[in-house]
Amino acid sequence: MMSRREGNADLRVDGTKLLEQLRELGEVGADQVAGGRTRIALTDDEKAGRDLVVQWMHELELDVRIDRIGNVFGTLRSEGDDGSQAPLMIGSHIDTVKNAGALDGCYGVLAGLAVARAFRQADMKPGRSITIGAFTNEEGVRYQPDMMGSLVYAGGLSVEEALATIGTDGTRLSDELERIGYAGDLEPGSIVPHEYLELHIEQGPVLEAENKLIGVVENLQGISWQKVTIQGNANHAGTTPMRLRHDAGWVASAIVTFLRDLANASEGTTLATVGSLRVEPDLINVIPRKATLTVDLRDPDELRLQAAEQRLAAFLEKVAAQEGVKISTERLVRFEPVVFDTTLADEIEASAEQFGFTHRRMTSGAGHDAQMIARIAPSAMIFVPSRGGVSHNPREHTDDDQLINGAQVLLDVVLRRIGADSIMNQLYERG
Ligand code: HGY
Ligand code: MN
Ligand code: MN
Repeated sequence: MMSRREGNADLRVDGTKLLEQLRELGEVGADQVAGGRTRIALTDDEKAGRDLVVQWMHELELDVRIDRIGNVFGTLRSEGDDGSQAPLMIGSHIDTVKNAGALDGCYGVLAGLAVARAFRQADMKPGRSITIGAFTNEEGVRYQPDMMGSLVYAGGLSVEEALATIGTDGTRLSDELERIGYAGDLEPGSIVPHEYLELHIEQGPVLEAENKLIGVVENLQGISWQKVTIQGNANHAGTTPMRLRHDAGWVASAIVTFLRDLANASEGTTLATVGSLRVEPDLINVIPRKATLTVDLRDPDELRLQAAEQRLAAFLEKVAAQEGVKISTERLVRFEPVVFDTTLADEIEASAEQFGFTHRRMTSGAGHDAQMIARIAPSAMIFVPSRGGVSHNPREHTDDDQLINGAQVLLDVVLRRIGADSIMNQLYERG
């Protein structure tokens, strides 16, 4: 157990318990065949993950609340807080993509529980209430947009609109939320965070490549998701001359190639991904009549992201005329780049320094709940290294001691922010 000494009291991260819970939660939705675990938002497996985290919150005697979009909150009350005090919030998510690693999101939620456990084990109360949040549907792979629960929480999307969302599987979000028993009564946003911290794996290669233990996340890149539908003509693969084709499949692959060239031309700041691509009728001897694909564009700079979107739109127009197909687009997500709170970032850096952990300031490539909560409260993120920069993959891995380092810094920053003096007072009163 690692500790940050407050006077004579040891407020410690119980590293063994944290690792144990990460492993146990990582078993929920485990896929013995393809590897990893799958807890897509609002499925039975995700419900099982939620139930486990809620159970652990109760074991810590936290005040557990669930809001109308299914966000789960556990609060460790400070002395005399009647529920009106703005808490320091620690959050992330426990839903996953398919065949995911065990750490993405879960690490931040369970490290939050480890912070609460440190107070419980020292029989101490925090100077300010601490709320741990597990936000609904951060991944956005079944219901768009991603970071949905925290976006609703921050007032960026109405809860009614979110509840009415139809998923990629045709289900209505509100039906599924009812079905798994997490349609809570708390109005989203009613617990207004005083500040927000999110501990997360980097999911990228930078910290490992530079041999750094802690990432001080200063900002987060903008995200643009859209769905592109290409309507061509089905025809016989053997009788249709190339010049007479209206081949939706060819157009889709031209778009994929265009996006790769666009990203390469940006010297690495713009990232472009076609993660989903379907052709119909998907038969070997039929020229595809239809193709649907998704485009994920990201850039830390808003103007460059807009320029990438505009260049894509121009290319779609051009290639539609060239091949004689109809192309329509549907915007799924659009989040501008976010800059995190500099005071909190400085505290994270000072904490890493104090522990002697190598560190560097950086941008987050992935989207996170913190980018939404930053709309309503000073927010910042702490990263720990990802082996090989791998994530959204069963091979996602961070060494145990690196995970504990991150949780130690989280606890330390919490203590810096909620005032160690409250701990001293409690010590003093104990005599
Ligand atoms: O897409 C993202 O960056 C996040 O994992 N939802
Ligand atoms: Mn995540
Ligand atoms: Mn993720």
